[in-house]
Amino acid sequence: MKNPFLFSFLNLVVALYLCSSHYVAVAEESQNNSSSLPLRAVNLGNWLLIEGWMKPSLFDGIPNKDLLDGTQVRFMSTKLQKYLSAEHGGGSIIVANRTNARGWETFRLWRANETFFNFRVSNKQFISLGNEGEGGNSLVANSDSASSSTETLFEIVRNDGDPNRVRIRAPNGLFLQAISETKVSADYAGSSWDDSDPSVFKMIVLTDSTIRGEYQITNGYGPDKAPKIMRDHWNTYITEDDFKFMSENGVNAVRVPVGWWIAHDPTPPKPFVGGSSQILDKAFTWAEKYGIKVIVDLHACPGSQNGAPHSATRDGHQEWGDSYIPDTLATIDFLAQRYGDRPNLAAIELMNEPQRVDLGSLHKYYKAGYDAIRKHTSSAYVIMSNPLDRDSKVLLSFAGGFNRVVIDVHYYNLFVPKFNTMNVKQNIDYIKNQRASDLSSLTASNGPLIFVGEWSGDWRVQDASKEDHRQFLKAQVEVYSRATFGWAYWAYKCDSNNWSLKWMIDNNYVNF
Ligand SMILES: *[C@@H]1O[C@H](CO)[C@@H](O)[C@H](O)[C@H]1NC(C)=O
Ligand SMILES: *[C@@H]1O[C@H](CO)[C@@H](O)[C@H](O)[C@H]1NC(C)=O
Ligand SMILES: *[C@@H]1O[C@H](CO)[C@@H](O)[C@H](O)[C@H]1NC(C)=O
Ligand SMILES: *[C@@H]1O[C@H](CO)[C@@H](O)[C@H](O)[C@H]1NC(C)=O
Ligand SMILES: CC(=O)N[C@H]1CO[C@H](CO)[C@@H](O)[C@@H]1O
Repeated sequence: MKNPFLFSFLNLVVALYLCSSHYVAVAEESQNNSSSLPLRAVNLGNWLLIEGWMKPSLFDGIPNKDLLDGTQVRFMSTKLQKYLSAEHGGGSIIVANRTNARGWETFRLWRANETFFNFRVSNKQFISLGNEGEGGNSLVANSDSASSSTETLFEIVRNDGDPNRVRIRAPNGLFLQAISETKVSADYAGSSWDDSDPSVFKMIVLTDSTIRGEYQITNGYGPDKAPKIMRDHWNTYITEDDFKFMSENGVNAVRVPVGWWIAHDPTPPKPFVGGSSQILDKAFTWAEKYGIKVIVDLHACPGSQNGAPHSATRDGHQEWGDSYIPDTLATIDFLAQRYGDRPNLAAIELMNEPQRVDLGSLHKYYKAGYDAIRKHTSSAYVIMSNPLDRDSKVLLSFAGGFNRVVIDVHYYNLFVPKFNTMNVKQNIDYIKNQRASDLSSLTASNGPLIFVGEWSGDWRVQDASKEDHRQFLKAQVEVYSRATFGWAYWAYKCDSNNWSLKWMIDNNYVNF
């Protein structure tokens, strides 16, 4: 500000620039009818839908917390020094003849309680005791469902001194033993922990594969403890003060991820905990008090639309498809009915980040979801998330056929290798060039509105200065503000500072 002329000249340039981008926004409003666009929003992640990485301590009270649903384990016979393997990935016998472990040697846990589990093999079948021959004591992987009755339930007994030395009690009450490389049976009654004993296994937990989502925390604590844990979290993680903070710092909307079971309040299917809809009610009320709009985002669909922990998957498989459309629509109908009249409902997002989902199924669902919302509100926007594994323009012409529809794209300078080696300038240039050009190629005056529904200040640069980091955030705010519907930072709060907008604002990394 040493040179007032330069300062006001720059102001003029900025003002002209703002006018031109504002002109685009106003033009869009001929179909959008909202004065608050583009939104400056924040995602209330890890609130009504758990993402364990954002606050790992939530899981601390779970017994055997390294053995949650979906955890991948391998078992090596200490006697044979060979891995247990489901021949052909399932549908056949279990053997103990592999020196290297890959998919067939990896079992996903379905947790019944802290010590009892089903083992899911790579073709998605479950291990049980065979009926044919061997007195029914040989192990096979050919059950299509995990019955909570006894046929597929195994107890993992951990050694007191070494929790990764285990013996496995089969449904018949006897322990598994690897009698030979091709004979694994459940007929051992002894209790030896000696390495030469055929019933002793070294358990290898693939910690990189650990899932910490809503399914794992609720099923991990179990039906007696989970309700209190979840309600305490909901009541403390985000409070009215946070909405006040947001409004004082330029945030004019929140995107609230929710799970499909919210529609089954107050008694959702196990292991989920009831009561989240009342918390969402409160969020609407607080948001309204502070002039903040609400986007309700169906982030976890039944069957899991992407297999990610934040989809509330049980074991990492993406199974959403045509057969799940009716249940998913029931959730949308519930949300639109409950919140359609709220004056600060900005939008309902039909599904977050589909991945490996059939495009035909997605179109069918998006069309039906749009109709379900329109039964309850003509003013709320309907947001369609772009499939993560497809081009950002894949929904453009489809979405053009609806009114007040928004396409949601997520922009992170992360998750693909090319970002690992980018320096500060390359990251910032990427925002100003590639992201800006992607946005403008998506934006058409009579097309759907565009929303950068997730982005963050995290990047792979190790040695950046605070000023570098500020510039990285500033470039993103500038470019993403050109999105006709606006943007939403991921997230409001997070143990990892670069993902916390509150931390970023408090520490003067970003303002808008
Ligand atoms: C393991 O045993 C099965 C069943 O006898 C056999 O088909 C397979 O070839 C064996 N694999 C190895 C690596 O020995
Ligand atoms: C776990 O489930 C098994 C099988 O239903 C039961 O026998 C056992 O008592 C349960 N353990 C705990 C700690 O609840
Ligand atoms: C615009 O919004 C107002 C008030 O929110 C509503 O009454 C009106 O129906 C909306 N118009 C359109 C075209 O959606
Ligand atoms: C945030 O990013 C900076 C680089 O700007 C990095 O040094 C720091 O380790 C990151 N912090 C976290 C918690 O990831
Ligand atoms: C068609 C319509 O209602 N457009 C409105 C969009 O929002 C702006 C700003 O509030 C209004 O001025 C328009 O009338």
